[in-house]
Amino acid sequence: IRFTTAGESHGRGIIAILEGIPAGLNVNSEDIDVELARRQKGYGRGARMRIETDVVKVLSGMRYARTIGSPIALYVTNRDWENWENIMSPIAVDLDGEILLKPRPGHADLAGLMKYGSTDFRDILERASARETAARVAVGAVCKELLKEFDIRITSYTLQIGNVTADINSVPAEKIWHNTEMSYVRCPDAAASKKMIQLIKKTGSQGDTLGGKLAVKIENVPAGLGSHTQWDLKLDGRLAQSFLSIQAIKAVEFGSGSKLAAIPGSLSHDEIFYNDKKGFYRNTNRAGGIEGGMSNGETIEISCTMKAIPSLAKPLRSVNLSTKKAAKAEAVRSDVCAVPAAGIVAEAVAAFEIAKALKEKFGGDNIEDMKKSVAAYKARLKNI
Ligand code: EPS
Repeated sequence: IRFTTAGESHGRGIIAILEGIPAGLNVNSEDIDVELARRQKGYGRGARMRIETDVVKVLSGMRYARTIGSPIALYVTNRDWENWENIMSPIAVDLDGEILLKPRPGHADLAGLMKYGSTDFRDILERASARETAARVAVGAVCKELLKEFDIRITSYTLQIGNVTADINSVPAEKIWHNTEMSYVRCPDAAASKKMIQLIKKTGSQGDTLGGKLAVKIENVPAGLGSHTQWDLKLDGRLAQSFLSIQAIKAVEFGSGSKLAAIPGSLSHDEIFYNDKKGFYRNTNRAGGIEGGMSNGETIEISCTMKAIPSLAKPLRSVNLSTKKAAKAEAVRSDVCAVPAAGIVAEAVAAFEIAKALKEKFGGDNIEDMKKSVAAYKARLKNI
């Protein structure tokens, strides 16, 4: 399975082409829209989210709400395009808009401008924008439908925004999902959720932005996805690449992650047990469900750290590219905090990576072939 995306933030729309999804999978475009809507939510999003109502148009690869094995082209319109038709015109017109000359520290502006030889860093920011993640969420939504066939479930929640940290252990496990979806910042700890909203409000009013941390859980993944045999087959490496490619994600941890630096080996690993009913099992999950680059059958647990968004209403110091004189960076419209949205994007990229690893291991041009192959493998595992 592979996909590619195209589209600028204020261009006509965002598009993804997803290949390799088996034929015969039921996918309703409404299921994709549900995920797109989840990405748009969250306290701290900017004015753009009030302009857009992201809805997918499936251009190919499906008939009668079923995949047919051919590339699936997914298109999400930018409603804001109407306001940018001239500035973003793909055909030659007289430019009527400001040339952006004061790059934002922390954004792709300056490095992209140097690399591509642009004179207006709008050429760079349009594609660097997290608007592109709408396409990845659409792709992830299709992958989630595939994973559902195998009872694999992917969820996420907010662990931290700025200096406010959720006390996840205070929330009963069965309430985590419900509380998360009810919270404006997707944080299951209601008290922390309130504080996060207050902090976003305060920070936004000061012209500043916030980052944070989010958790992703992938349940019911069969053991054996990914491989120890080659560096680029390792499942943790592949997932990490995907997470780090999400705009503003700066760190990814599996299981106990960076805490493992201080812990001796005797307390770092998950001892192995066996009984007839469960087969092999663990009482801890410090590895976060991946050992030797392979899923080990436990829940895959990841956390991602997101930096504060670099588009500041009260901008940082920069340099004017034409005069080379000190100047404040451009102040462009942005979010104050996008951690809640990043959780949805993280679910989507995880869905793609797991679907890819699943297809790699079990093949199947048709969903029923794939299911038979998974069932045969699970039966073999039972007999170990
Ligand atoms: C985003 C769309 C963007 C930003 C945000 C995410 O729209 P606009 O630039 O028109 O306001 O709201 O992107 C950024 C924070 C960024 O730095 O690029 C979206 O659809 O998620």
